[in-house]
Formats: sequence, C-alpha cells, structure tokens
Amino acid sequence: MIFKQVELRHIKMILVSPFVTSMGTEYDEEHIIVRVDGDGLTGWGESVAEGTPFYSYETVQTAWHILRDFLIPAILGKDLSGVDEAIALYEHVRGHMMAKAGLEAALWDAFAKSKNMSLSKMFGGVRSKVDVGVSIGIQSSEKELIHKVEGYLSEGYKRIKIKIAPGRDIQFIKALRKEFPDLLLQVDANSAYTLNDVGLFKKMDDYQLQLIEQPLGYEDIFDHSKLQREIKTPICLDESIHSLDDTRAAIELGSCRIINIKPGRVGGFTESKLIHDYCASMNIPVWHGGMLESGIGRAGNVALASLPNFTLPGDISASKRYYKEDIVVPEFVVNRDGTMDVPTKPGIGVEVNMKMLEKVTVKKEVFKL
Ligand code: OSB
Ligand code: MG
Repeated sequence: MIFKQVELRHIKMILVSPFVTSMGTEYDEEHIIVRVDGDGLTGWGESVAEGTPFYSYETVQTAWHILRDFLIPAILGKDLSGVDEAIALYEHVRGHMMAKAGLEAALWDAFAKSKNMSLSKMFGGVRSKVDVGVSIGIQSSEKELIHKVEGYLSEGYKRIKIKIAPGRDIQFIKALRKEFPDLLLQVDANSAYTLNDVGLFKKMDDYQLQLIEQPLGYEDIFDHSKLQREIKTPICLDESIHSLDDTRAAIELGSCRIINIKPGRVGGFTESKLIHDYCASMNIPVWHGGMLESGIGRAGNVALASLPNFTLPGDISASKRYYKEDIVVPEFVVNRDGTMDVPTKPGIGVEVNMKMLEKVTVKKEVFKL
C-alpha cells in the first residue's frame, strides 16, 4: 500500500466523572487520532499520550512533534507490503512509544482492511469475547467506593481494580474485602511507594488481591524484584515495561509475576504481540491495560486481548464508563456476563462517528506528499 495522506487530530474528551489517582486528577482525556489514507482505504489509530507528563514523559505535544517530524515523513509515499516494513523505516527513532503506537495502529487498520480481515484475526486472536474489568479512581470514602463497586458489579464487570496512594490504601482494601469476600480485586499504585513501605505491602497479603500493579518507581525493575521476594501477592508491572527486553529483565529478575500490556506504552501492537508470546512461553499471565481510550483505541485493545495468553480480565470497559458519547459506532458495551464482544468486521471493526470526532477535535493537521 502507498499512503499518500496522513492526518493528525488532537482530541479532548470530557470524562463522565473525574479520575483520581496517585498522579493527580483527570477531568478530561487528550489524545491524538491518526488517520492514514492509501489505495482507497482509510486506517484509524489512537496515540494515548496524554495532555500531561504524569503517567509517561510523552505528551500530546511531544507525540505530535515525533509523528510530524520523523514518523510520518518516514512512511509517506513509500510502497509498503505490511506493518513490519513501516516499522523498519522509523526503527532508528528512540523511545516515544506512544507516538509510534498511534501510527502503527492506523497502519494495522488499513492493512487489515486491505485483506478484508478483522484486527483480531490479523493478530492471531482466538476468542470472540474477552473478559473485562473496571479501573476505579480513588474515592472520597469507603462508602462511596462500595457504592461504585456495587454499580459496576451489577453491570457485569468481572473484576475490580482500585487506585491507591499513600494514606488512601489499606482501609479501602479492607472495606471492599469485608463487603465482597469473593470479589476479584486488584490495586494500582502508579509508582507512589518505595521499598520503605514493604510492611504495608506485607499487610496487603491478607486480602487475597489478584495483584499489586506498579507499586514502586516508574522506571524501576530492580527494587520490584526485592519487594516481590518479600510478599506473596503477585506484583504486576505497568509503567516500567516498554519493550520485550524490559519484560525479559523483569521476569528473569523476579520483579513481577504478571505483566500489564498497553500497546501505547510498548510502541504498538507488534511489540505487544512479542511480549505476549514471550510471557506465554514463560507461563506468565498477561492482561490488557487501558489509557481511557476512545472507541478507536479501544477497538484495537479488544482485538489484542483476544490472543490466548490474555487470561486475566482487562482494563477494557464500556464506552459509557468513560464518555457520554464515544466517537465510534457502535459504541463498546459490556455483556451481562462481564465480557466484551471482539469486533469481527474488517480492521478495527467499528465506524468512526465523524460528527462526534469533529466535535472533540482541538487541532488538525494534514500531511501530503
Ligand atoms: O495505570 O493503568 C493505569 C489510566 C490512565 C493512565 C494510567 C492508567 C489508567 C487506568 C485506566 O488505570 C484504565 C482504563 O482505561 O480503564
Ligand atoms: Mg497502571
């Protein structure tokens, strides 16, 4: 395929409720929508770089710069036989995984459409439905949290993840475990603790948590290996994993027993698949993380999560859990049994709602030969 035009859109979508984490409070989500056009086909992707450098060093502005000045010029007008060939053209760009992942996603969509195949099929997916959970921000009280959890469980969600931060951790875990003895529960610290907190994590061992996500430094692998040796609950790494190499280091050092895969964090679906396959070979379960994506990003996430070693429910929730109105049709919904259907139509398998996309677009730039 020859891509003659690439379009970037800076979008801003208002969250249905503020998302509070150890990194701060988010009221809206800014991402980049990437559109590629070639051979009469259109591909869509989403770069999950946010407006702020609090989860990752990347932001909408840095990703825009890398896309505009390096990634898009590398592929524009080239005759490409597949996604691998595109990736090879910008391999020399270091880091900037979210910028790369946004473009790669749009290319995957276009190539899948050219083969009349769904993304799930292109990736080697084996499931028509994936198990999904919900990630809940820090609440103002235990009562408020229990109320939220009840609501999500009644919608069918299979597991609950709560965000924690120093001083807002063990009391919420205790309250939930008391109210819901059998709940599939996990926690995410987003790097808010240090090895000095090992006593606190030992206490968490009493509450049957499925996992503790990224308790220590956002680039750390070594200290996590020390913490994992001290506690029974599996550690799961998110922020620290940017590649297959990071994954190998973490598994071989014993820094975690579970891996969270986010395509945006590791540079795209291609690296995600390598990590998935390596973890499968090491008997390490993986699950699909989330970045509060719009339906465009979500479609790819659901497709990736249909691979066999995604054995734990993902942070893949219904469109309406995030936004009043999504930018795709149909919107993503959660089935009563806590699953989400994997799209079967070609590419991302959903249509972009152009009217909604226009409404959330803050800035647009078109690149042509
Ligand atoms: O750490 O998993 C995280 C959202 C933004 C940035 C980081 C994280 C998250 C979430 C939300 O937990 C997951 C979702 O998209 O539902
Ligand atoms: Mg996380």
